Amino acid sequence: FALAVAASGSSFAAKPLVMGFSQVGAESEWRSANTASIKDAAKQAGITLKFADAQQKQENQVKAIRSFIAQRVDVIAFSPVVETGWETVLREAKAAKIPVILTDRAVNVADKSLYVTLIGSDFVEEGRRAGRWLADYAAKSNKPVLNVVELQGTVGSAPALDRKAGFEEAIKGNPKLKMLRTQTGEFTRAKGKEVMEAFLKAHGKDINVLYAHNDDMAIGAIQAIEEAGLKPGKDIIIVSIDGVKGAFQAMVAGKLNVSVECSPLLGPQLMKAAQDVVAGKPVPPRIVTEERVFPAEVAAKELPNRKY
Ligand code: GYE
Repeated sequence: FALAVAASGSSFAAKPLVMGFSQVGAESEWRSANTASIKDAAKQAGITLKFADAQQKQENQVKAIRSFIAQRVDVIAFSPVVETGWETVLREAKAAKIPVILTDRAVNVADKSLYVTLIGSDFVEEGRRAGRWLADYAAKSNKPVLNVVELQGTVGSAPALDRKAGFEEAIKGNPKLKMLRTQTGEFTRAKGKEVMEAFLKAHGKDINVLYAHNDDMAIGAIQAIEEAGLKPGKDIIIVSIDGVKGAFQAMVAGKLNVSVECSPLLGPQLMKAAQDVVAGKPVPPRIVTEERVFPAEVAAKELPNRKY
């Protein structure tokens, strides 16, 4: 009898926490680093991770979340591909008493009790930082007006909506900056290149500036600019967001002018929040990542320190 008690007692104490995580996809360097951070941090924390890749489709995320509910995981975490359309599935998780943690991207729901916390960046601020850098650049330029084209991220996603809004806020009423064209490049290199080609076909040398919502689209666009016989970083000034290694390499090569940092290393904070929630400890409703701005002048010095 004593033995049986000891055995069940110890197996209870050792039962690892189980997390279901639904990832957006593998669309960018940022996303790959984010996935690696989450997998590593789960291992470090002794958390059993059930990982599902949604391939940029909301319906796949909804399916994954329903399957996590059916498996009765201890906690569900996900990075929502778009902001809207989450009420039903989040209510199902709440009814099953499974706490939900959002990472990276926000959802647009009226009932804030449908999730515990959102861990990630302030995308509006990132957009403002990009806009402020450009406003400073424009102030020093001897050209009277700079024509800007914009490559937006995934339509309806929090980072695309917020980075657009923050940028617009920072350049609003600036007589030296004129928005020529804006279109989605879906956060990928291939689409960034394709849309930049179309911009160049329509406006050619009239384009002075590219604002890309992420580095991957900027890197795709750099190729398009070079293929059009122009010099990226010189003929067309390029401002982007994320701060991935590829962006630092492009800056060192003189092809990208600035990258606003957005850290994908959210794994450790996510695991900590999950452990706290399951242990019944209070967790703040918003956990904001700390970030910087890297102009090309500091790229060579910073590149060796970059972790993603
Ligand atoms: O900037 C982009 C990725 O949601 C912050 O998604 C993330 C964005 C990131 O595809 O590269």
